Amino acid sequence: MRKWAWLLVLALAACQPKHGEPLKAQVRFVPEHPSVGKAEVCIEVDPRVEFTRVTVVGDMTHPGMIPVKAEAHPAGPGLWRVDAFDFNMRGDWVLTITAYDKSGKKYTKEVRLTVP
Ligand SMILES: [Cu+2]
Repeated sequence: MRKWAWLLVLALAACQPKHGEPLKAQVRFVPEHPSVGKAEVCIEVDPRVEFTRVTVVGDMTHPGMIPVKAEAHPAGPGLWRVDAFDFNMRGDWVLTITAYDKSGKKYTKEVRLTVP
């Protein structure tokens, strides 16, 4: 019993830094269904919230991969863009979109996709 409780504590601790408030955003790709290589990531957020920074981190669901990290740049009201996100391997990806507002508060959204 004690062992399980300890594992739970570890799991919660490991999750903590990645997640903030849920981010309401529409995430699109150009091309719409990326294949291996570079793709544009468009992140549409609520234009009434003033975000100061948006990042995208791509993890694959299998172990041993180095996460792909990218900074999005503002591209219009409520729109942020990564011009060339590197989907460097086929398989299942989890993108974590993190947005920070003026007070430094963090919002996150996860997007899953399969790169064929
Ligand atoms: Cu991989």
